Amino acid sequence: MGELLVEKHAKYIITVEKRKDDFESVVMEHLRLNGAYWGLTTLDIMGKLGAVEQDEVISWVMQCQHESGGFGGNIGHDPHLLYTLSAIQVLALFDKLHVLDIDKVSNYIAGLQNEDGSFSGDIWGEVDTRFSYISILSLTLLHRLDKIDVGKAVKYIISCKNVDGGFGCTPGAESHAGQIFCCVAALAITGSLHHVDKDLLGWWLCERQVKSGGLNGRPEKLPDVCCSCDIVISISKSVMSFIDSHVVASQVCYSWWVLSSLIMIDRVHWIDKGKLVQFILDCQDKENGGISDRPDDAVDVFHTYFGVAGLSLLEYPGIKPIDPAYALPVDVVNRVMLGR
Ligand code: GRG
Ligand code: ZN
Repeated sequence: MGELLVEKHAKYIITVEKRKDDFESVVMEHLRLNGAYWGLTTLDIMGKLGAVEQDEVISWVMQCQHESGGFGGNIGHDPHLLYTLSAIQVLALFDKLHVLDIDKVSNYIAGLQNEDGSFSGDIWGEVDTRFSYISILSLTLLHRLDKIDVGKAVKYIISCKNVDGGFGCTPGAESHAGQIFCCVAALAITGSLHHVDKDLLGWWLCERQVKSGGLNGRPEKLPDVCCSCDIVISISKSVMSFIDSHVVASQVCYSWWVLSSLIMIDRVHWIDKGKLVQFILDCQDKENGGISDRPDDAVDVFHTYFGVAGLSLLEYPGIKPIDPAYALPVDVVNRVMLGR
C-alpha cells in the first residue's frame, strides 16, 4: 500500500493559493472563498497550517464581505450562503471568529429562512437542503442558532426524506450522497438524528462502494432491458459491470459525502475501509502533489480536500481527526463550541 504524500500535497495547495493566472485559478476565481476553505482545512488536518500567511488570508476574507453581512466568493462578488459558511470556517480555523460582527452575519443568514422552514441561498431565492445545512452550521459556530426557527428547519429537511431512506435537495427530489450529507449533518447538529432510519439509509450508503473500493453518489441507472432470455441477461450483466466501473464510477469526493454520513449514523463498519483508503491513495499525483477525482485524472484542490478529509475519517495515521458534521478539525470544533 502506498502512503499519503503530505509534504507534496501541502506544497501543491500553497502554490495553487498563490497562482493567479493558470486554468484552475481562473476557474476558481468566483469561488475562491470555497477554495480557501478546502485548501486551508486540508493543510490544518495535515499539520501544515503554519505555512500560511494568516494575516493576509484574514484581511482578504474580510474584504469579501458585503454590506448585507453575507460574503461573496471573492472581493466585489455578490453574497451567498455558500461563501458565508466558508468565511466563518476559515476564521474558525485561525481562531479569529471575533473579528466578525456576529449579529450582522447571523442576521443575514437568518433573513434567508422561508415561511416553510427552508432556506434560500441568496436574495434570488433558490431553495436547497444544502442551504439548510449551511445556515444551521454557520449559526451554530456563531452561537446564534436561536435566530432561526430550528423546529421548522428540521421539519423541512424531513420533508425531503425519500422512501429509500436518503434525502434530496427539495421535497420529492432523488436521493444523492451530497444532499444526504447536508441533511444528516444538519439533523446531527440539531440533535434530531432520530428522524433518520439508520439501517435503511446505512444500506443505501454502503451500496455506494464499487469494486475499486471507491464510492459513488447514487445508484446505477440501468438501461431498460428485458431479461427474458439468456442473451439479454448476459448483455445486461456486462452493461451493469461497465456502468459499475465507468458511468457511475466512484469519485474521491464521495469518500467525504458518503463516509461522513455513515459515521454520523453509526454504520461505517458496513463498508470496506481498507479498500477505500487504497482508492484514495491511488488518486494522488505522486510527482507534483494533489489528489484527483479518480486515478490518473488531473488533480484539483476540491478533491485534494475530500481525499485527505476522507482519510482523516478513516483514521489514517498522522492526520488530525475531522468532525463529520462540522467539516472542521475536531480540535477547532471543541475550541469554538466548548471554549477549549
Ligand atoms: C462544508 C463540506 C461542506 C459542504 C458545504 C456545498 C455543500 C455544503 C454541500 C454540497 C453537497 C452536494 C450536493 C455535493 C455533491 C457534489 C457533486 C460531486 C455533485 C455531482 O453530482 P452529479 O449528479 O454526479 O453531477 P454523479 O456522480 O451523481 O453522477
Ligand atoms: Zn468529485
